[in-house]
Amino acid sequence: MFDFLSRKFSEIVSKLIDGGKLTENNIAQALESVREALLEADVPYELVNVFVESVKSEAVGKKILTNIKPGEQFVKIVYDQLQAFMGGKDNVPFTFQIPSVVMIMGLQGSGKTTSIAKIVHYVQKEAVKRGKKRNILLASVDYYRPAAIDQLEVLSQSVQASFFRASSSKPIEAVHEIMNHFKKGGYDLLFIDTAGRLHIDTHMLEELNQIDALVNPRHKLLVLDSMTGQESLAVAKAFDERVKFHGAMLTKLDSDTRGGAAFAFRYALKKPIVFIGTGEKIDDIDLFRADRVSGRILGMGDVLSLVEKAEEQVKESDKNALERSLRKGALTLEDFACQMNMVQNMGSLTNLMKYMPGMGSVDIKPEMMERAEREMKFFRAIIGSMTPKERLCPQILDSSRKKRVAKGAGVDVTMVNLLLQRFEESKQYVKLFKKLGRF
Ligand SMILES: Nc1nc2c(ncn2[C@@H]2O[C@H](COP(=O)(O)OP(=O)(O)O)[C@@H](O)[C@H]2O)c(=O)[nH]1
Ligand SMILES: [Mg+2]
Repeated sequence: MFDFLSRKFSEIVSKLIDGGKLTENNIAQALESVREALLEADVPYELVNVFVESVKSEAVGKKILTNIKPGEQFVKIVYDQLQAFMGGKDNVPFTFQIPSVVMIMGLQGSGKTTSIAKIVHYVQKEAVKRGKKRNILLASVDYYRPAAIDQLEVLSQSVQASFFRASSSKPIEAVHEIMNHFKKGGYDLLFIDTAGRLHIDTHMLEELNQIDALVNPRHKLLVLDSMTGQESLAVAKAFDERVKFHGAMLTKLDSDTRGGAAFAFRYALKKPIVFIGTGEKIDDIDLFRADRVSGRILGMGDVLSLVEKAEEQVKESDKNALERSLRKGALTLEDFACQMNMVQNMGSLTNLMKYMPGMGSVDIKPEMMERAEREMKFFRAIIGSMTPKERLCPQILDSSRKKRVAKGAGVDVTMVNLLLQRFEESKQYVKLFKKLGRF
């Protein structure tokens, strides 16, 4: 998700770096690539134009800073513009007022019911951090889709929330019952799940309008399926015209959607994307953060330039072995050790960090880098004291094996655990490379 610019970006950056200087000419080329990438990601044409123009006016005539490469500077400009388009730097953290009613709206299948469970789970987790527990009520007026209400009841049990079923099956009467129950029960929050349709439908909007007038919810969230691309923008506009809403939850960002919808939504509707859904489970929810998403949109270019440098320097045989396992999608600890040797052959980590766009301006303390390099030394020692079988299937490392390995490497067991954690993270990169079709 959100990676629509990254592939083109690695091309842009490498071209610009060769050029030595930002000129009108190579900006034009780079801008063309940005335009193409956005269009491919299903960002509406008019918005693409607005974005490209804003990057252009920022970039042209800008003095090149002496300590960074022109390509890096261009990346930074695009990054800043992306962030501005998606809500700016200072996203105010979203909180639900207590007590309040939250109305959840959206088309059928967009993920309303699932999202309610996720949001409740999120709210409870945040409350626990502050030593609290929220008293949350869930209720549904979705009489349109069979078993929709049962689905909410089942979910309520897995997320520590109460559930109320109205006796009437007429939405307006049911809402009265729900509100009475909410007020009597002294709940902190009420989430009302509503009925959707497959497409925008006047009857659905009218019904929502009536419920809205009765309940007067403090928060109205629109659930949008990111897989529907540009269509989701039309949906959001229709809801906003008729019922209005405060913010959106964008679901299914774990699918192969390219994230263009998120980009367009924020700019076109001028409303925040509060949450994003990244899977079917209740903890597959994140707060939307413009800075992180902008980073992700551009993020893979850096990984690519690292790979390019690695490819030049690594011994042919090592590379082939690594490629074979990457192709298979299985990364073993052997490969992991080999990667660490590669990094060492390429020079210090500090040098490698220069290839990360944006990192040039980040203040990385020398102690941090030293620690990372020390860790790598320990990791190599730990892997060295494992049996070949343990290297292939680290999951067999139970506590007694871990103790033996730690002793052999002269480290603490916590270091072994840290290695296994880093190894897991590194597997994510393998997925990333595969997705890019790089291997
Ligand atoms: N992969 C994925 N699936 C989701 C996500 N959110 C919801 N779903 C799935 O989308 C389908 C419809 O969700 P549901 O909550 O019933 O939609 P509703 O009709 O709007 O209430 C279900 O199969 C959900 O598991 C998400 O973020 N990622
Ligand atoms: Mg539902």
